[in-house]
Order: sequence, then C-alpha cells, then structure tokens
Amino acid sequence: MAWFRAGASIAKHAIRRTLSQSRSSYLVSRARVFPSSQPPPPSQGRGFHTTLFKCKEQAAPVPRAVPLSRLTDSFLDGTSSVYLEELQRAWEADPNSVDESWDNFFRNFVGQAATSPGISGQTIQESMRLLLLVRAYQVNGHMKAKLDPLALEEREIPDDLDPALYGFTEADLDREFFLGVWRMSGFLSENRPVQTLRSILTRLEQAYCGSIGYEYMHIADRNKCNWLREKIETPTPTQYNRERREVIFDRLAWSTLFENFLATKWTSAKRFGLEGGETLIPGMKEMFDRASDLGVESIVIGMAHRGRLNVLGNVVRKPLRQIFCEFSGGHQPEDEVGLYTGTGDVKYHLGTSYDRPTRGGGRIHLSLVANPSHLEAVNPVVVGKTRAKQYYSNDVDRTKNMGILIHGDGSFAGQGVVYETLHLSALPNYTTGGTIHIVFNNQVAFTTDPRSGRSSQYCTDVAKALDAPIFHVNGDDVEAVVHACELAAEWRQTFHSDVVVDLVCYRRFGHNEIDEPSFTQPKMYKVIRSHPSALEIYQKKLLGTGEVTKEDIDRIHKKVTSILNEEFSASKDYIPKRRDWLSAYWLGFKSPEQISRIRNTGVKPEILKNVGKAITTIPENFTPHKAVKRIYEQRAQMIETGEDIDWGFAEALAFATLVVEGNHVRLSGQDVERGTFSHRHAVVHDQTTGEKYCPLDHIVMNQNEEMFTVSNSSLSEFGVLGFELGYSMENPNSLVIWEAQFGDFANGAHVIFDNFLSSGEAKWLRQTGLVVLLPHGYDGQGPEHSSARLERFLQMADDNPYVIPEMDPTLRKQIQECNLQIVNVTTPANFFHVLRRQIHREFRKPLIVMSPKNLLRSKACRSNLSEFDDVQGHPGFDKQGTRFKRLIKDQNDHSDLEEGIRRLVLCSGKVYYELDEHRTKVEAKDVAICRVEQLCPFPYDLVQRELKRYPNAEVVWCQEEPMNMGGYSYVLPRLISSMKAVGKGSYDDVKYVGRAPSAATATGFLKVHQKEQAEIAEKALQREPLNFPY
Ligand SMILES: Cc1ncc(C[n+]2csc(CCOP(=O)(O)OP(=O)(O)O)c2C)c(N)n1
Ligand SMILES: [Mg+2]
Repeated sequence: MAWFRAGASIAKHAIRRTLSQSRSSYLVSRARVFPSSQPPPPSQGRGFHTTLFKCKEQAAPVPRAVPLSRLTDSFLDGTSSVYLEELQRAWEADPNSVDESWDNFFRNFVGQAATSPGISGQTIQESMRLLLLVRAYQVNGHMKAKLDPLALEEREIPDDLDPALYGFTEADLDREFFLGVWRMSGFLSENRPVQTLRSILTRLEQAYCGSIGYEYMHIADRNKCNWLREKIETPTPTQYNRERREVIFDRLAWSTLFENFLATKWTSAKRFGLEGGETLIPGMKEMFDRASDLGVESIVIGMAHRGRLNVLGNVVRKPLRQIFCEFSGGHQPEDEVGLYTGTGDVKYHLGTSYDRPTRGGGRIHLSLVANPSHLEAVNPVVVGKTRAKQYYSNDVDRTKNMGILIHGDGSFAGQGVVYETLHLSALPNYTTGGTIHIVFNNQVAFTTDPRSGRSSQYCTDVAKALDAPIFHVNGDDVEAVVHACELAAEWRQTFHSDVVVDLVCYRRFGHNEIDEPSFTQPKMYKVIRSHPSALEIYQKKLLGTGEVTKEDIDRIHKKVTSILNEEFSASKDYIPKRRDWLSAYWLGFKSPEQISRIRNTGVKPEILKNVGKAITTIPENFTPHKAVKRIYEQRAQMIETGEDIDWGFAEALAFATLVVEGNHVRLSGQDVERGTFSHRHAVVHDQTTGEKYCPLDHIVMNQNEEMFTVSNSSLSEFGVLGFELGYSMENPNSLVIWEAQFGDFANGAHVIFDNFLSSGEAKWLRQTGLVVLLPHGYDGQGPEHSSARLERFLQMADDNPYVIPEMDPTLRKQIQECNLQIVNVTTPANFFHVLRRQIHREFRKPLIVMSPKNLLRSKACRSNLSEFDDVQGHPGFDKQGTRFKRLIKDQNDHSDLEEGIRRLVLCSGKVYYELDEHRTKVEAKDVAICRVEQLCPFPYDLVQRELKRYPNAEVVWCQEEPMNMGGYSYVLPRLISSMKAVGKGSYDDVKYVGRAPSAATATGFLKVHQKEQAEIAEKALQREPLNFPY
C-alpha cells in the first residue's frame, strides 16, 4: 500500500530540512512522484477538482531541547517535551492535578507493554503527530478514496495524508505507537492504545480511502460526527451476506437489462438511460427498504431525465407494460375519449405514484413528481409536497414521510434553486425532517466537463453549508453504493436533516442515446468503450467468492429478460383504465370538462361576528406594540359596527372563516407575518417578553397550531414559491398562498410560473389552487416597486380571445377550461370572496392576485360587513347570492339602459379610485367607470351587459401601466370580441388611456410619476372624444 508517496527518503529529507531550520516549501504531491526529467502526463481536461492544493506545510520537526523560557505550546515545534515531562511528574504526584484527558493519556501510556520505550518527549510527540494523521484522514481521506470508476480523475492528494509529513518513515511501520483513548467514537475510542503504524494506516485507508469517500468533518455537532465515525471506522468493513448479495445482484440485473431492453426495442429513441450508473437502482431500492425498516411510510421523489424510466419501472414499479406502451406512443383510455387530456408531456417528465412492497414485508407509498425540463426546479416542489403530507398524516416528528431528490452533477452545482431549497431544510415552517439527495454524478453535463462547470472541488460542495454529510461513492462498486444509501437513510431517520450521496459514475453513451460523446470527450469515451458494466464487475466478484454460480447468473438474466419480453408483448394491447390524476384527497374533484357548481362565498353574519371577535382578541397579559394594539382595536370596532372594513382585516376574515369550515390555511413569503406594508400583523409581538401571539391560531376550540400557518420565509422566490406549489398539490382542502415582497420580485421564480403553475394541469393533469399575491400599483416608488408585470401572467393565459365561451351560469366552465385566474381586485369584500372562492368550488385553479399597496390604508377602499355576509337584500347580494364580483359596475345608480352616458371607462385595480375622484372633481356625471376585477378569464357576460347598458358610450380601456404592459394587450381582443357580439363597433372603437410604451416599468422621478398619473385621470374624463388609439 502506498502510504508514503515518495517513500522514506522524503521523510528523511523533510526531517533534515527542518533540523536545518530552513523555510522549506517541500511539496509532497502526486506530481512529485514523477522524476523531474519526466513531465507529468498531459491533462485530459477533466477531473473532480479544478482548484489545486497549495499545501505549504513543512514536514514535522524532530524534538530538540529548548530553554524553558522559550517554550511554546506547539508540540509540533518540538519544544513541548519539557512541558510534557513536567506534566507527567505532576500526574505521578497527583493524577487529579492534570486535565482528565492527560490523566487518560498517562494512565494508558504507563500501563502499556514493557517493550514500549517509556515516556519521553519524543514518543509523546509521535503519538500526537499520529493523532494529527488520523484527523487528517477523517478530514481529507475522501481525497484519496477511489471514487472514479474510470480512474481518470486527477486529484492532488493532500500532503497531510502523507505520514512523512509527520516525521514517520517506512522504518516506523512496524513500531508500536500510542494512539490514545479519546472522547470520541470509532477508531480512537477503542481500548487499544498501542498499535503498529502499519495497522493504523491500514485501517485508515480501509475506512476512508476505499470506494466511499466520507465528508463529514465540517459538521459542527460532535454527536453527529461520533455517530458517523462509529459507522465508518468499524474494525471490519461491512460485508453483505449471501442472501443480501443475491438481492443486490438481482436488482442490478434488472437495472442493467431494463436499459439494454429499451435500447434494443427502440434503437433511435431518446430515453436518457442511466448506463454507466446502473447501481443507482439497487442503491435506491436498498435505501427505501432501510428507510421503511426505520419507519418511513411514504416517499416523494423528484428527479430529472437521467434514469427516470428505470426508476419508474424498477423502483416506483409503474407497470412495465404501461411504460412500454407510452414509449410506443401510447393509447387513449377507451372510456375517456372526449375527456380532458391536456397537452401531455414527454415520457421522461411524467409523474406517478404506487404502493410498493418492501423487504420487511410492509408497503411504502412512492410518488414521483412530474417535472419540466428545467433541471432542479422540482426540488422545492418535492419538499413542499412532503411537508404537506406530514401535515395531513399528523407526522409530527417527520419520520413517516420523506423526500428524495436525485440530481445531476452539472445541475446540482450550477442551479441556484438547489441552494434555495437546501436552505429551507431547517426552517421550522418548511423543514421536512431531512431530504436525501442522490447526485447521479456521471462527471459530465451534456458536453461540459466539471472543469468548466463549477469552481468547487466536488459538485456537492454546496451542501456543506448545511452541515449535511456527503458520501462520495464509486458507482462501479454496487455494495458500496448500497452501503452509502443505507447509511443516508439511517442518518435521515436519526438526525432528521439532509444528507447527500454522490454516486460517482460515468455516462456510457452520449447525453441522449443518439448523441455522439466523442466529439467532446474523446479520451474519456475511449476508456468507457472498454470499461465493463457494474453488473459484469459484480458478477465477476460473486463468481470469485463462490457465492453464486454461472447457472445462478444465467437464471437471473433469463428471468429478467423473459419478464421484459412478456411485458413488451402485453404493452401492445395495453389500454390504461382510468386517468391516474386524482389522488385519494382529490376524489370528487372535477376535471376541466366536467361542470362544477358555482357556490356562494358569503358567510352567515353570526359566524362573521364570532370569528371577527376571536381574531381581534389579544390575551390580557400580552403587551403588543402601541400601534399594533390600535390596529387591533380598530379591527374590533370594524366587526362591532360592521363598517369600514379594510383590506388587512378582510383578508383575516377570509382566513378565519375558511379555518372555521375545517380548511387548512397557509400563507408564506418574505415578511408576511407583519406584511411588507405593515397591514397584516398576523403575528403580534409582546413588547416586554418578545413572545409571539397569532390570533388566527385561536378561532376554534383546541385548534391545531398548524391549521392556520403564517410564516416569514427565507429570502428566496424560486425556492419558496416552488415549495408552496408542492404543498398546495397534496390536498385540495387547503388555501395555500405565496406572497411576494413586491410583485416585481416574482420574476425570480419564473420557472415555477411558466413551467409548473401555468402549464402543470395541461401537461400532467394535476390541479393546484395556489394563490399568489403580488403587490402591484403605480404610486411613485420607481421602476422596481410598481409593477408585478401583470401582462406576463395574462400572456400565459390560454383562453382564446376570439371565441366567447359558454357564459350561462348553469353551463359555464370558463374558469375550469382556462389555465389561470388573474385578478386585480379593488375592494376588501371582493378580496374576501375571491380567496374563499378558491376553496368553495369543485376544482382547483391557480389564482394570481395583483394586490394593492396604497389601497391598504385608503379610506375609499373599505367595505361593509354586509358585503361579506349571505343575507338577501344586502349590498353584496345579487341574483345568485353573495359571491366574488368579476366586474364591478359603475357605482352610480344606472338603469339597464343609459343612453346619456357618453363614455364607458373600463379599468382594473387601484387606478379606479383616482378616476372616480377626478370624475367627482370635474363632475363628469356622463362617464361610467367599470372595474374589471377578474381580468382572466375575461368576464364576457358582464362586459357585454355593460356595453349594452350604455349604447352611446365611447369605450375606453384605461390603465396606469405603460401600453406594452398591464392589461391592455390581453383585454383589447377580448373587448373587441365582446363588442362584436353585441353589435357595438370593433377594433377602432376601443380607445386607450394609459402610459405610452416604455422599457422600464415606471419612472424613477416622483414628480414625473405624479404628472403622468394626473394626465391619465384627466384624459380618461376629458370632454372631447378620444382619438384612436389614444
Ligand atoms: C435549467 C436547465 N438548463 C439547461 C438545460 C439543458 N440541459 C439538459 S440536460 C443538461 C446537462 C445536465 O447535466 P447533469 O446535471 O450533469 O445531468 P446528466 O444529464 O449528466 O445526468 C442540460 C444543460 C435544462 N434541462 N435545464
Ligand atoms: Mg452529469
């Protein structure tokens, strides 16, 4: 074994140099092993590591006598020998006079064999240097581990793994050394204080430099490190018995033969196979079995393209015939012709869920979450879904439901959402008790080498920020993979925190099977071409140990191949029975083509009063901030008088009434507890004790604290929105809301909007009722705090602008058939109803809310309690009852036909109040102003009603956003369709009032803003007719 990288001569040389006290920079590195005349082999341009180690440490000095006055504490310096002798004398006189560790040390040392040289400064120092060497292996042993199946890695082995650095030579190998008995687990704890250097090094190499490289010494918690040391530094390496080996072999055979089978049946199809990393499958299966043994009942899995079909077939156990059927193009279920099928998605993005039997005879529920191409974007979604499962299964210690994420090496290092998700892992309202990460590290990303893909040594280094242990494992050693996977499951169930398995493998073919990898990685692929598969390697090993025979191997191959063939034949006639898109909680929910009853959202007045009182009551002995106390008193007054209810209180009433009805409500985002604009104060802080109180947690008797959750989040948009999306998808009876600080910041999460929220139902037939609150509005705060980019959400809407759908209330499916709801609401009562509507219907649809800022405190933006209740004759009550108003007609009383109105201004959001104020000022009684509260899907029926009401009115769309933003582009064709339908003009008849097109969303100058804003109101109400288009 090559412990000494340049043999004893280096050590001797090092010692000699130290003795001469020169400032040596003798670098012990792999490069030095080559004689100086012979250059190191040329770089292949790849490796785990791009940052060269620049270890400047010198080899250890030998001790020498130094005057007491010049003693330092550093024993490496060699001066401490005198000090140690002093210590020993003190200990001999009174063992209690020295620290316990020294007591231990001397006791063990003095009690050792007579052959030992006795205590001298030199031997003590040797022991201590040895200790440093052990420590070096614990910290850096992974650098020497044999991780790369192709053995192409170019890694500098750190100097501190070289015994010569500590003054040892080959001649010391069979000498016995004192290693000590330390308060730590594993190697150093055993009661064998004297060992030969050879046996110490052998064990260190076995433990740390085999097929698994352990990174854990960055973890601050001593108990966790000790737990791991006990597992890693075992006296004998883990051995699986024959029975286990057979199972592992069988699983590896399935994994390998599955890919081979697909490759032969569909030669030119892209399947993103996992050839080169087939051991992933036995690793995952053993991990799941171990997790199940330790209490896990349900696992949510997220992964990208690579190996997904194999995981679906072999791990999740999706019927192979179904996979093969989909591979061949699929058939539509017979009983579902004419039903909503959405757009579908490519086979390696689809999700599924199954109950799978486990080794222990139990069952484990596995769900693989559907995901888009966007690598790693599914991470927060998986974690959020896992958290929701924990809530609904009352898994308070988070041991029954677990999330597993499988990553690529390139994407794990490159995508920011990895970090954003990792940072949710220990937050009280986001933790899931640990996610297990497996990095499928094939050492290449499409065509990019790690050298160009990351600046860190390992692709997993980002996880170190979390104190997560990282197990790097050679993907060719299936037993090591299984061991690392089992250990990860044990870690997760013991410490309830994240852990990473870095499966170092290779990619046998190109990025997909029809891609040519030698264009860019010629040397690597030369090696790969003659590299045996993990299955071949394992077969050879088992044959070598005599544990399996050639016949056993043939039998397993035959069995797997014949099942694959049977399933392939069956796939030809396979017709899926029912669309698998509703999990148990979603039974009874309607798909887009099934009519769902429209329900009222008004609430009985007595319930409103009761919950209103409950959520305005703060315990007597609690001291809120003066201003907060006043807010709560005002809210109590609002409920008492039933008047002037503001936005914040209307929202609280919506939450409270939903909770009373048994729903779960969860609101998360940056600073949402107080509210960015100080309007919510959902959590009150005692000004003397700092304690917190959340009135919404005390609405019903013995309310589960999590039933209403409001939580400040980490400063992440992508991660947190993704989390809440995943959360919302688990159970429909929950109102899940994400609020952006300002709507502007939502674009940091656009992958979630584009690829999940707006298209998830069409691609994967999965519904979500997630609500997104995006503060929006032009109030002079500059380009970055004015716009939530309403136009982008509207552009994503999939309703056809030129086809007016069925709008009859009994037949209407308009919202169900559209992918999004986008609203810009102007009254607290309407906000209350739109939130409640999310739950009071038989389907779920995402809701994007352009939420207000300055309306939060506006005296004009108030509602009376009578608009919240369900009492006939109250202002909110119309023909159907009390509901969300998709359009609010002009506030002035108008009959069904108003021929004297010269202009109908249609607008949305807070600009309404400015228009109305100006209308009063200029006494423009012949202008009607209607608020389009729900922009998408467009309220054709109500717009047509208003168009008919004012037959002589000029039609204006007014907005405060620039023309290329806001609602204009979306509204225009739909308004034209509405006008055509009622025979009232066309394109040229829609006038525009608003800001001119602009690159930036808003001006940075307050004065300019005020001028522009005033002009909008003036123009919308001017006496002269407007020109087309503006
Ligand atoms: C966010 C994102 N950017 C780019 C791509 C295009 N892309 C698809 S696979 C791939 C390489 C991924 O490399 P790695 O994470 O190592 O996974 P591997 O394919 O090697 O398993 C890239 C860049 C993508 N799918 N998602
Ligand atoms: Mg890769």
